[in-house]
Amino acid sequence: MSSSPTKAAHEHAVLLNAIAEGANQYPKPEHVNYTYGTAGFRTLASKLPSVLFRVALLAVLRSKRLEGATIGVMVTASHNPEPDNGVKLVDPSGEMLDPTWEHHATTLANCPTTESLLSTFTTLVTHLRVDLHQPANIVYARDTRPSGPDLIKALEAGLNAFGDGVKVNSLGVTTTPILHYVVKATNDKTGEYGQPTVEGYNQKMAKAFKTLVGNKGPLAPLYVDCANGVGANALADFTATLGDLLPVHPLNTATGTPGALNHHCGADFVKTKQQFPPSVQAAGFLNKRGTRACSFDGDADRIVYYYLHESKNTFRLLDGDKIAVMVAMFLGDLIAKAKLTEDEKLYLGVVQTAYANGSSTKYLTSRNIPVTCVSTGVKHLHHAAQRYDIGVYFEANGHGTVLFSDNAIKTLKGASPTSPESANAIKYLLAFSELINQAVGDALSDMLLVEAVLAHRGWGAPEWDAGYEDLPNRLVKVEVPDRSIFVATDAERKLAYPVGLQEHIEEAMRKVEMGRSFVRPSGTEDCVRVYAEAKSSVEADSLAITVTDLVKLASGQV
Ligand code: NG1
Ligand code: ZN
Repeated sequence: MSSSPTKAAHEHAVLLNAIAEGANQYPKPEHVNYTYGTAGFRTLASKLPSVLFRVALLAVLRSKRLEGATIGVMVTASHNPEPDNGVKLVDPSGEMLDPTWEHHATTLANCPTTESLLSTFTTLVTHLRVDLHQPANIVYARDTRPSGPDLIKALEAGLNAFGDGVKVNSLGVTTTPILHYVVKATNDKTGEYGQPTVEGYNQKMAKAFKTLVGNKGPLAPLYVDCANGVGANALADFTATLGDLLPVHPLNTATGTPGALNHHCGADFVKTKQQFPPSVQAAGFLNKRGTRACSFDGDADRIVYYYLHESKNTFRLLDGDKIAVMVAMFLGDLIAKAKLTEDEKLYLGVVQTAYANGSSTKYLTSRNIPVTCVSTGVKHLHHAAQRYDIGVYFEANGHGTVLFSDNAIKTLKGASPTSPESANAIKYLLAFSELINQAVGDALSDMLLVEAVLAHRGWGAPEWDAGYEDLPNRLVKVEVPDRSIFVATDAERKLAYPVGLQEHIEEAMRKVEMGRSFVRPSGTEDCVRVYAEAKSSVEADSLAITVTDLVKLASGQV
């Protein structure tokens, strides 16, 4: 841009003044150290206003650096309790923020004073080669947490410092995956991904779902635990668009009740406690054996299913691994039915983390479905899944999606069907690529994916569950004085440090049948996680206890 050096210096000074004015309203609390981790910044909401102000600055720099591409900002703490909140940035493709920028977010958040914030900002502008004359576009949203509106004000204060230099689009209260969708759709100049609005999202999914199961409905009723979070609104909006094809019974929709969010409900509760949310039991659900229900988490990017076992009368969990296995097998069958030529061959694979149940990995590999194991954190799964034509990735906790490569879409669109069966398979594969959120894990979209597969298979929850038996497993949170002494390696399946601890863990594993255990520091909470699985529940318990004791010993707690 051709502004004279004096004019540019003046403009920069004006901008810094505006930033300083805003920053003074949102001083960084003393003695707090922030880290942009796997889920962005996440901590007590009361500690976050200064972070939101500074995240706005970084979002604008990133957008300007990318010549005005739209960047997303989501204010949420997902499955965490209500007093927490958080914020994360979404890149133009709808994916998580480029990891090389995470560090800049951390640096800005930790500037102790307004002066240091201004000088760090100026250094970043130079270092990242940002042309401040470029346009910037930011789209943002929040979940239903009561702390959300004030944090959004802090974010807006940061955006406003740039005056006309930034265009903003507030989606108000919506789910994390809808925000990701809107970012991706806004940046998609072909217009093929869909309208960049909440309505566009609902229409796109309703259309694909109708293509897949329109002639099979109405489907059996589904109970949906919305975790008293924003998923309740999204589900209501979506069902209004879809109509009667999938009759849903929404539960835990009290988004305005203080303290209700994620409390004794939601995907994380169900997965970690391995039990029904009490509210689902109270809804008379347990009288309806074999009926499936699912739980979203607080920002509706995770989903797990479950049901009551017919004869044993027990809770049965259908988690992210069960979803990945069923979906991979089904899409694999569709690829086979599509009868593509040798040149058009599509490669499907599954990406898991060390938390995937050993039985799920065994089930897939014994059926020649390639499985990649990566470190915890959506960005690792997402990138590994992009290496397949059709990459299915799910964390055991229910966060996941299925990515279709450009090559897969092009091949399917160009393929010549050899029979009505192959024509249908191609049509369904393309409809799945529309139904499934291509940016990020999405509870609503994944729910429809599961429902479509079940409808095609003619299965209920018990038939889905019958594929393999989960190994009993435990996940323990251990609070330690300093989690940084624990350093994981080998896709987090082993510990490199503290030296010697891994050998002790392996010794404990050998003492139980089919024992597997690993330890890693959490990226979202101040704790270390211990995972243990074994052939029996008793052995899984004992392995978890032994390894937990080893962790405490290594951190000097015993
Ligand atoms: P950490 O706290 O790093 O274990 C948790 C989940 C991840 C992922 C992130 C992001 C487990 C064991 N860990 O990470 O899988 O979802 O939160 O929210 O579920
Ligand atoms: Zn979430």
